[in-house]
Amino acid sequence: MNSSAPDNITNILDVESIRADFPILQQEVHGCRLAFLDNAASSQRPRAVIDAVSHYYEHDHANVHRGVHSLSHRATDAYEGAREKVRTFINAKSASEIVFTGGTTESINLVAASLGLNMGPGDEILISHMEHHSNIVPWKLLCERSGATLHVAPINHRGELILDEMLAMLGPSTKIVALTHASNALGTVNPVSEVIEAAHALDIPVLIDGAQAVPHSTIDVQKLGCEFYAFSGHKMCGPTGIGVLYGREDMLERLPPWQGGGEMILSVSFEETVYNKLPYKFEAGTPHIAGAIGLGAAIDYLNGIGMESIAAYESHLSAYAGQQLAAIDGLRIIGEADNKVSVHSFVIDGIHPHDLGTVLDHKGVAIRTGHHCAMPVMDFFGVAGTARASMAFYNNAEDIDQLIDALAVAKEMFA
Ligand code: 7TS
Repeated sequence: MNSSAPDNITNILDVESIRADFPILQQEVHGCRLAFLDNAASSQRPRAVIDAVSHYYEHDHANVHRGVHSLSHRATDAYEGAREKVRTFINAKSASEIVFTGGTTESINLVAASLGLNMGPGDEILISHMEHHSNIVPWKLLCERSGATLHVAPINHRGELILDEMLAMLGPSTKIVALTHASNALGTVNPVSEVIEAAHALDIPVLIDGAQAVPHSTIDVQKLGCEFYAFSGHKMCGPTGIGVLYGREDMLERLPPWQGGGEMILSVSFEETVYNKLPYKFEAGTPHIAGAIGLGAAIDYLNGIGMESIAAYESHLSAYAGQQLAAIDGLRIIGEADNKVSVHSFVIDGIHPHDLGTVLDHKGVAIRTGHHCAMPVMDFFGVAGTARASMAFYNNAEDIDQLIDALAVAKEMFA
């Protein structure tokens, strides 16, 4: 190993004891130590989350909100307890504003479907060029259904939003702005507060896709002031299939439900349906109870470390990775914004990203390769795909060194 990692990486968190909390990290892949650097796709789970989910299934499982028996009460308390943990984690005003969904994708589809019922020709939706497909396609579908028009704010060659051009695109016909907080393909952190403020000056609601921001920083939805904030449990050490739509109470009250079924109604007859109160109006059917409980355990775990410490640690580790990558001959970083989360997309002259990913896998290094569900970003940079190393707080300098050594091997192989 060629570690030249500065001491400040190791002083902020006790990463070795954190790593011991993650059983999956203790394995070898192809006979090598595992360096898991695909956290932007999905993070790993600490023992506390795995245990919380197992405990629920072993002791407390029953359907929520409907049984008079003890297990149903326990399941309901745990499920609603998880909602309260999410509320505190993002500083929402009320637990009524926390809708459990299947993830970011479902959260955005919910808003597009529900808000879209009132849209028609002449209405505009504003997104940016760096969105994940899940913050593009639901709006495209809505445009096809309603006749509304999708507008796309441009980015520059550093992978940054061109803010003044985006703000100039806001107008009386804009019905919603949907913007990613942090780009999964570039790492760019967007100036969301400025966008929210400008949109609000024109009474335009704003949805923020927080999938890549929540795992790395402290989020305060009241401070941000956005109407909607969407994120996924599995990118923040929680289970898959669970996510959150934060919706400001006044907005959620105004929106019609998007899916009908049990749980989201107070009474049903063939003549009239009375919807349930928030947030249940948006949670039709039996929810992912274990997922919510696991997400609550993930939040407890993250809080135990502290989001500020996580952010500080990752920023040092990411700077170290950035320096090491930049020193590699023929390597081009895609996404050079000043403000980035710990996501590094890159291409290497003469090596297809998938080949790179395969060689790295044989050295125990897990990265993602491809278009990262952000094809417009790939088109903008003129590449079919990139290799992407993305870090979490349980990564260490050894992971980065292993990545850099494996890249040297790949370069030699394809020279
Ligand atoms: N928005 C962003 C910014 C994302 O990065 C992702 C997933 C999503 C939305 C969708 O989240 P989901 O949990 O509903 O699937 N991003 C990635 C990725 O970068 N690699 O795999 C999934």
